[in-house]
Amino acid sequence: MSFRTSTQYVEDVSPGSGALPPRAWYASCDAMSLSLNGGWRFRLSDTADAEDDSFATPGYDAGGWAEVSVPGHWVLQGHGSPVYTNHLYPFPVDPPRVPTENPTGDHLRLFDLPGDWPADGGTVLRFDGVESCARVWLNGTDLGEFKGSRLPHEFAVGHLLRPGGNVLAVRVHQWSAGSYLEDQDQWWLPGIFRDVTLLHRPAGGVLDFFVHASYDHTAGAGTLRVDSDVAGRVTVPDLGIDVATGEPVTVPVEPWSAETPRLYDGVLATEGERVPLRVGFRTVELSDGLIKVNGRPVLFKGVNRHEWHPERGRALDLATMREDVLLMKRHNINAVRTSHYPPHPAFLGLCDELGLWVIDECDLETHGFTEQGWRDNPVDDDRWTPALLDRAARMVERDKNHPSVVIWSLGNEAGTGRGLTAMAGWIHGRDPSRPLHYEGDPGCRDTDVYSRMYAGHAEVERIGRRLDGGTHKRRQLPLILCEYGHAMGNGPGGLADYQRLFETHERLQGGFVWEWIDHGIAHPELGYAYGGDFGEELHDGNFVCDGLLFPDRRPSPGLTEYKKVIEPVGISGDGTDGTVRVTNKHDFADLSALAFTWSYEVEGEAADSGTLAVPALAPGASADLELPEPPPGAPAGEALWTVRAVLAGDTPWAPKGHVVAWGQIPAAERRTPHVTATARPVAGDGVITLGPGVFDARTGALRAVGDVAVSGLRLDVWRATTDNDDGADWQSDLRHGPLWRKLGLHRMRHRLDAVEMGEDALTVRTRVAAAARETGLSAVYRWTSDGDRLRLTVGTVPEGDWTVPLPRLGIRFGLPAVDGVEWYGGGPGEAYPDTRTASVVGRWRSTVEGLQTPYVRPQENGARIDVRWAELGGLRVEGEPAFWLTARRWTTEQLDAAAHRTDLVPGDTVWVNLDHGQHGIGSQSCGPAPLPRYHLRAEPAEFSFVFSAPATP
Ligand code: IPT
Repeated sequence: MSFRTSTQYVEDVSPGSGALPPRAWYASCDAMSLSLNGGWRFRLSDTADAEDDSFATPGYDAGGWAEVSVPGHWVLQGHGSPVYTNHLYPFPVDPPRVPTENPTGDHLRLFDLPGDWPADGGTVLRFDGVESCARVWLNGTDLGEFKGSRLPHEFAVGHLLRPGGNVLAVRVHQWSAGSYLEDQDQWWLPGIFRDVTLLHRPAGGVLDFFVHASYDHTAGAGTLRVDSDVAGRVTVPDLGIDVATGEPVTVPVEPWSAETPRLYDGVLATEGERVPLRVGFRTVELSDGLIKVNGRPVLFKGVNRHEWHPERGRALDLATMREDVLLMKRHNINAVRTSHYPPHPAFLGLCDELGLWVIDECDLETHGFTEQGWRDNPVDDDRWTPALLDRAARMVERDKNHPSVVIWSLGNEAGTGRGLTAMAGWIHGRDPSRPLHYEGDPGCRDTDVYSRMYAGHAEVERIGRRLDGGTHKRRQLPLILCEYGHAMGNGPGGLADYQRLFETHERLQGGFVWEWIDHGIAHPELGYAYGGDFGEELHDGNFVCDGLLFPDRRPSPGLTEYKKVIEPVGISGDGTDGTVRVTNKHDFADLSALAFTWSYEVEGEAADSGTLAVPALAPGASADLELPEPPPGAPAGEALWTVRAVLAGDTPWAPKGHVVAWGQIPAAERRTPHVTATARPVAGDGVITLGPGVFDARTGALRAVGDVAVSGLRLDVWRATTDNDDGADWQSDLRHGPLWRKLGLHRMRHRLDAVEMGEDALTVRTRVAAAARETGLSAVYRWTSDGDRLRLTVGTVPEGDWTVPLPRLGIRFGLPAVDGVEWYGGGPGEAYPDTRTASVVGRWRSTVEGLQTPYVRPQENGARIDVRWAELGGLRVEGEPAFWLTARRWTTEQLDAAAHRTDLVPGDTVWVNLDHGQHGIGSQSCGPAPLPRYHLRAEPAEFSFVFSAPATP
C-alpha cells in the first residue's frame, strides 16, 4: 500500500463517496435523535498521512490525545492558527493538488445509544458542516469521505451501531480539492464546526419531501402540495387541510412575506413518522422585468451575512443566530444574502419565523483564479462539474422547504463557466419556483436577476433608467446590488443616496450591504485580531473587519445609519405649513402595527409631547397630517418637532414602543451667539489678556479661558485616515488617504507670521504647510471678547495648487481634564457628511470614552455633527455656524498610528477637535469614493466659536 492511495481522496475533484443522497433538513416529531456535539478526543498532524487509520479501530487508546469542542474549529481551540486571506489561495494554485503540509485533525468520539433507542428502522449519521474534507469511520468501518464544508452529509449507519461503546472517528483535512471551491473572503478555519447528530429513521418514516406552497394574490388563495418520497398525509389544522401527499389543495390563506411572516403549522405523516411543517404561502415570480412576491415588487433592504462569532468562528449556537435575526429586524433590514454559503439550517428557520427574504447562496467561490486571468478555473473544467452539481443539490435539497428562501445563488466570485451553467440548469429544473442569482454572470445567461457589486451611484442610476445596455436577456431583468456599502471601519458613506435611487427607479430592487459583522477574533493582547495577527505569510489585514456589527455584535454607527436610511415609514416636513407627511414604504403591510408620537423640543428639551393619529395607510400611500399648535409658554429658542413611528404592540422581534422610523421638522430657528467686541487686549507679564482669555504674548497662543487651561489650539486639517479614505490597493481611482499623506497633510507645520494687538481684537496670523510642498493654508485667528466670553473667528485661505479635498477643517486644542460631555446638536452617535441621516438633533450627554467608536482598526471616528453648543472640561463652546465635535484621550497622530484598540493609551490631555467641515466617508475600501458633493474642497473659509468658562457652582 502506497501512502498516496490512503489519502488520494483529499485531492480528488469528486465530492466524496459513501454519503446518502441529499434531502430536506427537518426535525422529526417522533423519531429519536442523539446529538454527538460536545468534547471529542483530538490529535493534530502536520500532513494528511502522518498517522495511519488505526485510531478508527475500536479499542484504540486515545488517552494521550487533546480534547476539542464539537462544533468548533481546532485553530480557535489552541491547535494551530487561523489564516485570513480575501481572495488569494494560501497555497500554490495547482488544482486539485494541495500542499503536503496539510493540518489534519483526527477526532474521536465514544458514545452509547440511549436505552430506548429503537431496534427497528435505520439510523443516519449527519454532519452539518466540516471544513474542508472529512473521512469517517464508525466502529472501525470506513463510511466514506466528503467535501463541501458548509453542506450537510449523511451516512447510513444503522447496521453498524451497538447499544454501547460506539466509536466514531473522523479525520478532517484543512486543505483538499474542495478548498479550491471555497475561496471565500474569510478566515480559513478547519474543523467539525456544525452539529454532528445521529438520527433514528423509523421504518416507513419520511425520507425527502418538497413543500410547494404558492399564493394567488388575485384570489387570496394558497395552494399547497407536498411531494414526498414516502407517501402519506398532510394536515394543516388551521386551514382544515387534510390531503394525501402529492395532492394539491387550494384554500383561502394569509400569505407569507418578510413583513408579515404568516406560517401555518402542519404535519406530514407517513406510516412510520410525523414531521412538522411550517408552511408559508408565497409566490415568487419574474414579471414585467421585476421580482415580485405575491404580485408585488419587493425592495430588498438587505445585508450580507457571514456566520461569525469572535470566539467560536463559524460554529454558531442558536442564540447567536437568533440575535442576528432580531438585530436585523430591529434595524429595518428585510433581507439577507447568506454570503457565501448556506448557513446553519436553523438560521433559515428563524428567517421563516421572524420574516426575512433570503438569497441562499451555494458554497462556491474560486476567486483566487482571477490572479491567472481565470485560467484553469474549476467552474469551467468538466472534471469539477460533479462537485459543483453536488454542492447545488445539497443546498437546494436541504433548504427547499423554507418560505424565506426566495432566490437561489450559485455562489460568489467564481468567474464563468460550463460548471456554473450546469448548476443553473439543474437548479432551474429542480425548483422552477425561485429565481436564480449569480453576480459573476454579467450577461445573465444563467440567471434571473441582474446583479452587481459595489457599482457607484452613477452606474446604478443608469441601470435604473435602463441606459446601461447589456445583453438582450439582461435588459429584461431587474437589478439588485448583491454587495454595496462596504462597511469596513468608519462608514459606509452614501447609503442614503443609493436608497433614493432604489426608491426612484422600479428596476432597482435594492441591495445588500457588505457585510453584517466584523470577523475579528477575540485576542488576549490585541482585543480583536485580524489578518496578519497570527503570523500568516499571506494575509489581507483588517479587510476581514468590514461589518455593520462589531465582533461582539454591538451595532456600529453604520448599522444605525442603515436603519434610518431604509426605514419603512417616511416622516418629513419643512415646518412651513404645520403638517407632517407620513409615507408607508412597506411593500406589503399597512401601518396598523405602528403608533405615532410627537414631541416639541426646545434646544433639545421636550416642552410637550403627544400622539398623532395616522391612518392605516396602504403600502406606497402618503398622508399630510396636521401637527398640533406649538405649546403655549414653550421657552424661546430653536425648536423642532420630532415625530416617531413606534411598534404599537409587542412583536416577536421587538417590544411595544420600539422606534421604527422618525423625522424632525423645524419649528423655530436657532439664535446664533452674539459677542460684542467691547473688551480690549491687555499686555501683561509675558501674556496678553482679553476678557476671559489669556494668551502667550510672544506666540499669541491661547493658554486659558477663565480657569480652564487650554493647550495647542490651532488649525487642523488632518484625520486618522479611515479604511475608506485609504481605499483598496487594487483601486486605480483617486484614493484620498494616500494622496493626503503624499501632500504631507499629516505633518503640517505652523509658521507664526504676526501677533497683532488691536483696539478690540487680538489677531494671530499663521501659515500652515508641510515640508517639501508648496501647498498650504493661511490661517488667521481673530479673538474678540465682551468681557465674559471669548470669540474666535478663524479665516483660512488655501495657497498653492490644491487638487485634493481636505480631510477636515477646524481647530484642535487640549484640555487638562474632561469627564462628562454635553452638547446640543446631532447625536447620539457619530456622523459624517454622507453618514449623517441617523443623527438626531437633541440634547446629548456622554463621556470622552463614550464618544469613541471602537473600530477594530483605530481610525477617525466619533464626530458629532451639527453641534450648536457643547460643554466639556469646564468650557462652553458655541458655534457659528454649528460645528463637528470630537474629543479623545489621545492625539490624532496616535490614533493614526494605532493598529489595534489596545495600542491607544489614554494620556493626561483630552484633545478636542471643533470642525467646520469633514470630508465624506464613501465606500472606497472596496467600492466608490464619496460623491463629489461630500468632498471637503480646499477653499477659503471663515468660522467662529464662542468660548466661555462658566464658573462651576
Ligand atoms: C467582494 C466579495 O464578493 C466579498 O466576499 C468581499 O470580499 C467583498 O468584496 C469585500 O469585502 S469581491 C471585491 C473584489 C469586489
